[in-house]
Amino acid sequence: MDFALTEDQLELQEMVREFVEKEITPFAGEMDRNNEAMPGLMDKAADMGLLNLIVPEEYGGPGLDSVAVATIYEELGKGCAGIATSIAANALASYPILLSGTEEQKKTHCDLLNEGGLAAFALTEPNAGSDAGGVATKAVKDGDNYILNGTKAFITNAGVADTFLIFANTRKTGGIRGLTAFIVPKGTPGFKVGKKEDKMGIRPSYTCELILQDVVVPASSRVGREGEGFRIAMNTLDSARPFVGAVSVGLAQAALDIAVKYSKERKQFGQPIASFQMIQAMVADMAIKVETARLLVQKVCWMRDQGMNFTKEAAMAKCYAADVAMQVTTDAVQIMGGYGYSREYPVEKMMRDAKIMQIYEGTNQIQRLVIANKILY
Ligand code: COS
Repeated sequence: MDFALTEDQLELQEMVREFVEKEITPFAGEMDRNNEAMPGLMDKAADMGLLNLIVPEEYGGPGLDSVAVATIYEELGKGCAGIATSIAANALASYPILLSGTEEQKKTHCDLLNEGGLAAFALTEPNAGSDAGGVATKAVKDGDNYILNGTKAFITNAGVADTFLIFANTRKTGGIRGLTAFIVPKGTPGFKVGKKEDKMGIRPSYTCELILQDVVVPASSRVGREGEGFRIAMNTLDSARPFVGAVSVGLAQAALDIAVKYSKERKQFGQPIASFQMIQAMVADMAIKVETARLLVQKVCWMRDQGMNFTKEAAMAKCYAADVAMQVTTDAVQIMGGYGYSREYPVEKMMRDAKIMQIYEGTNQIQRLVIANKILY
């Protein structure tokens, strides 16, 4: 068993760490207040090759393994979980095509990502969140085309994406057997971006509603067969959930580092608060959680890279690391007291950012359901 990252993975980690420290961390507070990314930041991320991380070499990408990608997302999570989310959404929206698309679809999509394009994954609807099979958006076959009608909610990158993976139902009666995936480029007539959400955290990431009114797409834009959409969505979420875990680990590590530094500087009762055993116990528990979450994320990524079945472990890594991010950022605020609660320090933002890790890409309740189902049945 080898827990060490390879030379290549270490080099990538170092490169992304430098990028994050220069381009993301110093602006995280400003982006949070402005509710958007710094102008040009996503272009810089594209130049760094961060938008096509999962594109295989045969389609002109870096062909990174999942362990390397998770290592990069952890670094991004340290700087700003909102920016990490926008970048990771590209992977989420690409897996349906990489896993089930035609050669033509893969080539076109990967070319777009290689050129710095952004993608969005649109499954969730106002009335279909955890119940992914309850999608009400309809796709009706009309000759060589499909006509799509419906509304999507909470879609990451919606305001900025060039292409969208839309899940719609091709059966009149609905249900998971009718769920079907389609590629819809931005600007398609009848396809509109709705209101931008005013969120508690991950504020620089665009989260919007999508409205589809008689959107006509050719049958060639269907990904997989009619009715295959639920399996495609589940396979995609299996692959993407470990990366939510990786961002959560980065977020937790960053909050721990800030709290540790503060505890050595802050003096009460004539000595640094780090010398008090109650603070020491908190720091130790926080460090144990971050390290175990990282190990679980790395293990599931390794399992995926080995071609093993990893559905249960993906849910475990996402669920555990998200809970760790919530606990560790909350404890960081606690250690820093009133200063932690103030916008003067970044940990209150980290605590707000951590909350979404327990909610998106399947709530932690859904992850526990997936884990229990795998264990019991
Ligand atoms: N990989 C491949 N196939 C899967 C799968 C997986 N991980 N999980 C389920 N399936 C298949 C099952 O094998 C089953 O197929 P058959 O009917 O052919 O046997 C089918 O999908 C239905 O599975 P299941 O009965 O488990 O579905 P449920 O509706 O009971 O529950 C949950 C599925 C709740 C786990 C699913 O709806 C889910 O993950 N919801 C959360 C959605 C989510 O993450 N939303 C966030 C939006 S994206 S940011």
